[in-house]
Amino acid sequence: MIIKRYIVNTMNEAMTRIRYELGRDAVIISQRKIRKPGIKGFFSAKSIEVTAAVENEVNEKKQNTVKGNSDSRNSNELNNMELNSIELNSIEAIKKVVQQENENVNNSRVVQKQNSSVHKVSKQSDNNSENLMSEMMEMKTMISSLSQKREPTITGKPIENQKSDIEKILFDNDVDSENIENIMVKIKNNKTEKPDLEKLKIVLKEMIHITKPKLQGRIVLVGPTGVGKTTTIAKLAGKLALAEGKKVGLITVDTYRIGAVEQLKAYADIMNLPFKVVYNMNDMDKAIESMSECEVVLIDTTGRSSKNKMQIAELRTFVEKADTKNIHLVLSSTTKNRDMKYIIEGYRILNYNSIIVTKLDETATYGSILNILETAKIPLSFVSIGQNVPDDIKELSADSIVSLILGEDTIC
Ligand SMILES: Nc1nc2c(ncn2[C@@H]2O[C@H](COP(=O)(O)OP(=O)(O)O)[C@@H](O)[C@H]2O)c(=O)[nH]1
Ligand SMILES: [Mg+2]
Repeated sequence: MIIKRYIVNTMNEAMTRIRYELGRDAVIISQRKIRKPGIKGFFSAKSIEVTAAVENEVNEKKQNTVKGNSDSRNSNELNNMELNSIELNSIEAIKKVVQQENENVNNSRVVQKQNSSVHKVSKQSDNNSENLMSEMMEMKTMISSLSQKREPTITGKPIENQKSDIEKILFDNDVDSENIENIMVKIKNNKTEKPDLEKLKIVLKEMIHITKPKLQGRIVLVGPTGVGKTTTIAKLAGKLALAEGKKVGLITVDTYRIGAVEQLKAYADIMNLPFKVVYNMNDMDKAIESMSECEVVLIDTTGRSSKNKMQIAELRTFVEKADTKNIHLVLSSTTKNRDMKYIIEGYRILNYNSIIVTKLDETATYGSILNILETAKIPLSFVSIGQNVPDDIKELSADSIVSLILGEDTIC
């Protein structure tokens, strides 16, 4: 008796081959749908595995013909067909053996999958498929191990989000993650017996640099639009002219924005201060000259986007004309941390030597002060805490800024 197994796409194809190769007396013993091995099998339609049998004598002649034909077939066709020959006594016995064999094949495929081992096959294409499969299994393991990391722990918090109390305080007050990391390292390096909170305060205080600028000569304020440059100029003018009785002059080079000139002029009129508008470089020289009598000349500038290098370069020529080391970069505490970094870097070519942080009254957390100072590495001179001219401007000590950053104190 001869048994043959065919892997075909349709039953019609199977029947044609069986009749042709085994003859009309052949019987179908089993049929089942299978996938091609390897990754290709996942993306292609299922094939049919058909097993047929025939008595030896009936098919002897036919077999010889088939052998001759098979040799002349192209290799693709042969790839689709597996031939097995077994000698047995009855069709029933064959059915049992085939059934047993199919079960074994299925079991071995399950085990193979579980072990994710690369199945050795002779064909090169299948080798590639198996390699791909193995890589996919590896990726799957990696992904599952990553997702396990994020699974809740016994405390209910994901492992990566488990923060120490110190980290949590800093995080809750919007100190950025890079600074938190640096601070934690510094705390660890402090080998004294002090509690961590004490160590934290020491570390923060060391990071906060304050400057007490001499409000003398020409003072230039630069920074993006709407951060409060003009308002801060008015506050400083009020402080110096009204409270300290100094002779103060105001200059604006902000002729770009509608109403900007009028805004500063209004303050100059109220405080009865000399005021000049600068439209070009020549005007700048003349305006400065005209204020030679003034002890302090406050110069307001146009808010520029730090991304526009041309505009910043143009502003630089005005700032250089002022010929001063008293240049303040004005930043709003409400600006996003990432944007803040761009602004700080973009304005660096103006050689500012102090930072003024405004709108502290509009924020609930003060970590931004630390973020700004750490990025700029330039000291803080003033903070602005509201719209009132001239009162809402302050010089803060490092201790009071530490209290603000830790949420122990608030501005308003
Ligand atoms: N809440 C608050 N508003 C401020 C502060 N400083 C300025 N402002 C307001 O911010 C807006 C823009 O200020 P302005 O001085 O014109 O900004 P500039 O474009 O940088 O000159 C105005 O409405 C100001 O009153 C501050 O410290 N707190
Ligand atoms: Mg302005």
